[in-house]
Amino acid sequence: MLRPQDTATRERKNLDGLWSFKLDSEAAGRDNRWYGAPLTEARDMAVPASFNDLVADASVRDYFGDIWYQRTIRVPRGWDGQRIVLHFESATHRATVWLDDHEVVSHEGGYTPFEADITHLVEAGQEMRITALVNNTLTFQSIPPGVIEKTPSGATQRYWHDFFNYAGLHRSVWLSATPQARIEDLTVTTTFSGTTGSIGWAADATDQDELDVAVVLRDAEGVEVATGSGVSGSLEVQDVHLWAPGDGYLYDLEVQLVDDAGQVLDSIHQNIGIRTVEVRGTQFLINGKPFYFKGFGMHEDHAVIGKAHNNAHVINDFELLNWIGANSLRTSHYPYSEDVLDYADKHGMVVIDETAAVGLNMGLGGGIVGSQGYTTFSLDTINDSTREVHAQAIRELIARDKNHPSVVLWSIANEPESHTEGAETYFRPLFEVTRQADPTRPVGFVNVGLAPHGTCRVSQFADVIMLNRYYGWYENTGDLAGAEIAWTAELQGWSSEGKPIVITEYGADTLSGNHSLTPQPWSEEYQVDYLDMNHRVFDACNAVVGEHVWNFADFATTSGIMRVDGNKKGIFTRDRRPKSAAFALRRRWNKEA
Ligand code: GCB
Repeated sequence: MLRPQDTATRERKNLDGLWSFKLDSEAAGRDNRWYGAPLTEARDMAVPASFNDLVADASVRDYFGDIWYQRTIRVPRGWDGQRIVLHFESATHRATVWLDDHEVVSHEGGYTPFEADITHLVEAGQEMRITALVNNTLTFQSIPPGVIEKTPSGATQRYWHDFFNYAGLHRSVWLSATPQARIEDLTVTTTFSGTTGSIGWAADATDQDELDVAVVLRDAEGVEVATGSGVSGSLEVQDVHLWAPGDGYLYDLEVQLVDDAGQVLDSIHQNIGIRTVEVRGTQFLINGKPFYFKGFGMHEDHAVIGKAHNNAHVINDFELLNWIGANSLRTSHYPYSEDVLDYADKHGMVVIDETAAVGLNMGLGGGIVGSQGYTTFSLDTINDSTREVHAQAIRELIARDKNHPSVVLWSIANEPESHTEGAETYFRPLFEVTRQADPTRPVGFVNVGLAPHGTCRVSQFADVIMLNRYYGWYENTGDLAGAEIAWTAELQGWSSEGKPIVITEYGADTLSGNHSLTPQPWSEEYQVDYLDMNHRVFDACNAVVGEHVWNFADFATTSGIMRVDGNKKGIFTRDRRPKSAAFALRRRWNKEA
């Protein structure tokens, strides 16, 4: 699937704005054909936005179940004879969509795009009604998982991940027009030798037996530097300007579908960053050079809009990343908006791209150890059907993000149970699915402290070891000397695996403005000392090739006795003001390693 584009042959119309919105706690709307008429007793809702925090009503904020969105649109008059597609960048966590009375598409998974070809249902110039039934319930067969528990007062939604279950239409919705004869997909790979770059392309196109594919590569100044033809092939680029961390140099590849007479029937554009990624021994190499990840696990999380994509916030977050000296981020714990990846490509920010498989661990609740009486992998909980949904989530992530130079490593899950036979059986095929979908990038998953070195049965499948550890916070709380000893010992064990290690999480909750003469947990001083201790441990271990502090900024979670107005491990507050640790990190990360 290609993202809607404006090109010489394509056009798109943005459908963001105010939609009609209605909760359907009785799940009555489908049977009563709510899609068949304007929604009654509806309120306005912004798209894109999480719906949860926009309304001053707890029953809306904590709602789970069916949610209806609706609006009318007019197909542009000039689109006669085109193929017309309705495209959702995401609907959290699943959706079914109707065009007037016709059901046109259903999709499972809250963070990847889906679309419907509606050509046969519309006419240029015509007005039509779009209705989306979004559902945000988490079950043992959803990614991420959850369960609905009956309580004396009704039902509640439980889940095992430590961020608020924001939902709705978080990203843009588009109507797009393409020619009937068209390019349907494109996969690019890149490499280089000396000063010569090489770009491999493989296009999928309709009528590709009768039509020709032509490609034109232009540099960042728009100068044509190479041309080629065929549905697949490779281009050579002399005096290549590589894409590199901190140097987001992009070429533009135009792919055209051309008929016998040389007429261009379709044209698409793809940003290309020429770079290589390789794991060699305990090193992580970008363009053949050892790379050390400095940065954060992040969240798409802001006041009011929740998990909605917003360009102003993305620019601001990247400015802060740049200010602090970060060169990389992890899309914890779900695929972020494609605009974030475009921005990362353009600004040379390295990305660990993660699926929404978070909380497959019933020994954890909201980041806190403690069993709630469920077995993680069993016929009734996380099972073969869940694995199918998970596999599909991996395939969709890679299909969407495969051409982004910024993405250097796939993370197929965060902190799943990984010390049991059930975990090994569950994950083995998922690594195969990932490598099949993308043979060019390393694959890993994020290991939890409950499966320390010597007990984890899943890390054997990973190219890179990713560790989340909280020595000095959840363990050895307040005892940084003890934490340092325990952490050093565990890391020594991991380094014997001969693989690169990225510390994907280490962090301490810190209440901004809480100061303490002696470093007490929750104080700004303790956060600084905690990070210093971790850095001594990392610097003493050659296999460590990266440090991602948890978290970039404070973020919303479910409420509970361990969370005061959310998770406070941010180096910035939720509204992006720096804590003391921000200045300490800035000093460390701006020193050339
Ligand atoms: C973790 C999780 C992350 C939590 C964090 C915490 O290990 O991966 O989602 O927010 O711990 O703060 O407890």
